[in-house]
Amino acid sequence: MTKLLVAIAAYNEMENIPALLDAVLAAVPDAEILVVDDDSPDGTGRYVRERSAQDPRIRCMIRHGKRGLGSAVLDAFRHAAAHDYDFVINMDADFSHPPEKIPELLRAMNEPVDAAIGSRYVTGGKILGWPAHRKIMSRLINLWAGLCLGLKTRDNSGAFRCYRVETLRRVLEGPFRSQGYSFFEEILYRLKKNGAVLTEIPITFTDRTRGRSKINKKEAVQAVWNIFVIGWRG
Ligand SMILES: Nc1nc2c(ncn2[C@@H]2O[C@H](COP(=O)(O)OP(=O)(O)OP(=O)(O)O)[C@@H](O)[C@H]2O)c(=O)[nH]1
Ligand SMILES: [Mg+2]
Repeated sequence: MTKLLVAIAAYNEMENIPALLDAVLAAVPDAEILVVDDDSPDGTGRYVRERSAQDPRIRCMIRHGKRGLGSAVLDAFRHAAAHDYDFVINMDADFSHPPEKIPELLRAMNEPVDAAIGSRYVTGGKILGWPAHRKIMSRLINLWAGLCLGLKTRDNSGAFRCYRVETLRRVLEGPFRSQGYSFFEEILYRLKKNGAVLTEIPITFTDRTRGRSKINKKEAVQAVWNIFVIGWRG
């Protein structure tokens, strides 16, 4: 049987995580879920730990201090690589990524591909609820990633993706530059350099309706700079 890990980085997501765990398990009842929490002051980690005691499909990694989205996802990927998972799907904890699309992402892996990207920027993809300035920023960051890293994929900054763990193992070695949001471009760049085959599946991305955004200006500028440096160093 195929072993799937759904990896969710979460920081102060108590308003979303209970329903999200239910929705993911409803979509893929045989999957395991790993939540990587950075000791959220709102008790997200404590809640997931309690759920994990009742449901062996749920796991929780609680780290000390807010250490960044990229580093949380990297820890989840290393967990998937160290254990015998076939696929790992990554998604945000705020319902921006539709859990009901997980089976479709997984089905895309029946083809000879190494990763399937849940994409806002292929035909059929959509963004709901973002103001114009966020849409423009997201488009610009994707253009920037194309320019600096030579990525041909359309959505390089979204987290909602399925990876073949066997392929992922080959690109996880060595330090990553990105602790934060540019991790998603950095991992795609590593995959591309490794000759990985990537595909994109249209998704509807919906802006969060509960909880607060964690991205700020400093994180955004850091991501833009990181993408440049990653491409420059090659
Ligand atoms: N563990 C961990 N998770 C984080 C950290 N920063 C963000 N996250 C999680 O990463 C995901 C994406 O963060 P968001 O704040 O939603 O960022 P965004 O989607 O770019 O911004 P929004 O438009 O506000 O949703 C969410 O599940 C967050 O809870 C962090 O430092 N550590
Ligand atoms: Mg979000």
